[in-house]
Amino acid sequence: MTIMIMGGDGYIGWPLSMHLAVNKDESVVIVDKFLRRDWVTEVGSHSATPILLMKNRLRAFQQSFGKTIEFEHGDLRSYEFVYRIIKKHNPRAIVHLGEQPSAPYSMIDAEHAAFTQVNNVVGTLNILYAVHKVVPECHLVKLGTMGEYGTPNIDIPEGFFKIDYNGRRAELPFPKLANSFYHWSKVHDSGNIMFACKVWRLRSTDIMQGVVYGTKTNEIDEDERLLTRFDFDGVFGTVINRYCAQAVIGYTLTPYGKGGQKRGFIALGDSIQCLTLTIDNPPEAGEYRVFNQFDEVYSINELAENVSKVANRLGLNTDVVHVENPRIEPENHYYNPRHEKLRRLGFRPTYKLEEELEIMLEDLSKYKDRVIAKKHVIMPKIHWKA
Ligand code: NAD
Ligand code: USQ
Repeated sequence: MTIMIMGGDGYIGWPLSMHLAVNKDESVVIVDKFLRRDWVTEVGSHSATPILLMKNRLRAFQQSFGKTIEFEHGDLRSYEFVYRIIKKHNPRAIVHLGEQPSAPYSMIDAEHAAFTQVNNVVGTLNILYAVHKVVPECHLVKLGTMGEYGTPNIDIPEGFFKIDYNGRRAELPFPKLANSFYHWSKVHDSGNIMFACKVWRLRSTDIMQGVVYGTKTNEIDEDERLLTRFDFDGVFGTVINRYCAQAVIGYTLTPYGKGGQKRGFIALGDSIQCLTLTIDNPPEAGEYRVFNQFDEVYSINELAENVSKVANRLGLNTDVVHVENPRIEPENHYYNPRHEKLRRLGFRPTYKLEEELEIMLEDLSKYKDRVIAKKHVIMPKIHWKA
């Protein structure tokens, strides 16, 4: 049997592919077009961790673990390509991570907004059609985002909620209040996947994932050749990863605006645990299922305090300085999303924030010079109002 990882060269996709190849007696096939590498170059940055080219990554993995991972180079926007590789490998599960994942990148201008939505929505539609035509039993595990829900002033369920309206009751998809053209591309994907499951009886899990952080997984461990990428620039870096890269070079931590923005967070190793559990427990034919995937909720200020505390303990002097918020988003709000379904399947978080921050800061200290070299792209420059 085969598991395909669309977007397997990326931050989550590479360690997930290694984890599956090491722990399962199945073929693992990575699909990617190295777009993330190009986008980060386009915004003038590079990964803090030095990452190998795919052919060298695969060789290093084979030397470390005695196992092989296959690779298909191509664009998910091409239906001909997607159809051909799905027919060739006949997967029992596809994990689809192959999208443009940055909110700021999608807000640069009309061209980047349209690129993001075309790339993400068309890629997903191509996968849905090819699964329908070639492997209708296949389980599609699709990476959505907690940001699809936004921050409504009520509790957030896992996908669906029951509502009474004008004397009638129904179970409906929870309303979406996304906060960037990127996050809206995920909402459009979710609608298309839900519809495809209904009309073609496909089976899919749509993962509403919180922000992922970390440098390490079991498979990466001590072998530098197997590192996954780690971005810290104002476009592709996410908040905890950015704070840690900033701390190791003595740059101030940068909560945007008041810093009361709350999000769900999950460590990279735990994200991989959740995705593996999801693959192992497929839904029924015709079922569209939604999991909220995160471990703990923090505000951006709490994270800055945590990073600063751990950094100071390690002898890194770190200050927190609020900067003008380039985004239009609530900076003080209610946030209570449910996240029980993965725990019911057996998810037990194994990474604690403080311990993980210490590991990240130590790991990144080795690549301090690479962060310093791109110091000028740390401050955010893309404004939602522009
Ligand atoms: P990433 O950019 O590192 O990985 C995505 C990969 O997909 C890249 O290697 C890219 O080259 C590839 N890709 C994109 N478009 C493609 C196309 N048209 N054809 C072929 N390959 C293509 O991103 P990531 O951080 O690993 O995130 C993976 C997924 O998880 C994304 O869908 C993202 O939206 C979602 N997600 C990420 C986070 C996070 O904090 N990193 C949180 C929630 C959800
Ligand atoms: N933020 C700061 N300071 C920084 C960086 C970010 O205050 O230096 C704030 C942002 O304004 C935002 C929050 O931190 O309020 C999160 O921002 P982020 O850049 O870490 O994450 P986001 O843009 O939401 O996107 C990331 C991933 C995306 C994924 C999403 C999950 O890039 O792929 O979908 O996290 S979620 O946030 O749950 O929607």
